[in-house]
Formats: sequence, structure tokens, C-alpha cells
Amino acid sequence: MTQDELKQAVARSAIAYVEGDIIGVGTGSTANFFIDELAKIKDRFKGTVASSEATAARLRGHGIAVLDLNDVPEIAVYIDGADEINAAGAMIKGGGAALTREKIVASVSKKFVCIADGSKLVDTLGKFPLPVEVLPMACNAVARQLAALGGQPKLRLKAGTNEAFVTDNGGNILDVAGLSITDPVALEAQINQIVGVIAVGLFAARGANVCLLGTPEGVRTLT
Ligand code: ABF
Repeated sequence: MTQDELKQAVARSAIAYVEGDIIGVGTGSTANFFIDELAKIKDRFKGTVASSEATAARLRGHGIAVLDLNDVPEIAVYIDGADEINAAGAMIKGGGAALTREKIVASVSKKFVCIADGSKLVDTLGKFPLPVEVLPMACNAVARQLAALGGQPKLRLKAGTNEAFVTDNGGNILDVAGLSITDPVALEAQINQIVGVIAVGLFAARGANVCLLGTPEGVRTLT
């Protein structure tokens, strides 16, 4: 099976977790497969809250309503991918640059269902460089503090240019390599304390409740 087929399989199995009127929808290639599956059952719910402009556009392209989070009192389930996940459900996210909105939508959702191909499951988080969204004026100041924590921060660039990548929120991203994250909850809290940080792509204090992993042997469920 190709990696895309594994992603498609978990996306399909995530449909069983869809509940409530409003669905929280993540970003990335696995989330895109999920959106395509969700379109098939769009008469079963009222609308969605999207974690990025790209996701909103794909949902609307399928004729699925996208609501403003300010108008939504409650989300039963949020379904999204990850760059790395451990057995406890802590994740590194943000390779797709949508970490801040993903974290906000996840924070108001009762259940977080992570969908990923099996290669994303790790013993220790940190091989994938940790994305940190920062206010542009604070990039260098935050980078120095991340270096003091033992990481090697690198400003994410717009593909094929020397310009800083700009997120949906007008922020920049520092990708922090070289961290072996043995205590994800503590590191998340520590990075959140750095002035100028908008959000850190560690989802540990609020991790996934369920993880659906695509493997050649079938979809594995971690709870
Ligand atoms: C989002 O998309 C992320 O937070 C993560 O960065 C990425 C995973 O991408 P993919 O599903 O394409 O592997 O969920």
C-alpha cells in the first residue's frame, strides 16, 4: 500500500467518529482525504469549523458549510492529522503551518481524533522539527530562547524564495530541530511562556483522545 492509500484508509475509518451538528476539520493531506469522505455524508450534519483557509476552501468546494468559530457553541469532534504522535496521544503538528487554528479548534472540541499513517507513531517526539508560530517582530528574540532550550530554530521560508513564510494569521514559523521531547506537557508549557510565541505545535496538554493509524495490516486504533 502507498502512503496515500494508508491515509485514505484512516480517513475513511474516521467517518465512524463523526458526531454532532458541527465537525471540526483539520489541515493537511490526510485531512484532505477525510474532507473528501465527509462530503459523502454531508446531509448528516449542519456544518464545519475549519482549521485553515485551505481546508475551508476544500470544504466549500464540496458544498459543505464552513462556520465562524465565534458562532459555534460546541464541537463534539475534531478530526486532524499529525506530523508525529506518541502512544499517549501527544503530537507534533504544524508541518502544514496551521498549528494555531488547529490548536484553537481542538481546544473547544470534546474529542480529538488523530488520523495518520503508521509512520507518524514514535516513541519520543522531536525527530520532526517542532513548529512554533511567532509574531514577525519577535522572530529572533524567540529563536534565541528556543536555542537556550537546546533546539536549533530555523525560520521557515516560502517555497523557492528567501522570504519568510507567512501563516493564515500573519505569523512566521520557526522549525526547531534537535529536541528530544521526553516531557511534552512541560515543554509545551515552557514554550507557551515565551513572549512573542503565538502557538507551539506541541499538542500534549490536550492531545488526541483516539488515534487511527493506517498500517499495511489495516487501521490500528490507539485510545
Ligand atoms: C496537519 O497536517 C498538521 O498539523 C500536520 O502538520 C500535517 C500532517 O500532514 P499530512 O496529513 O499531510 O501528513 O494536520
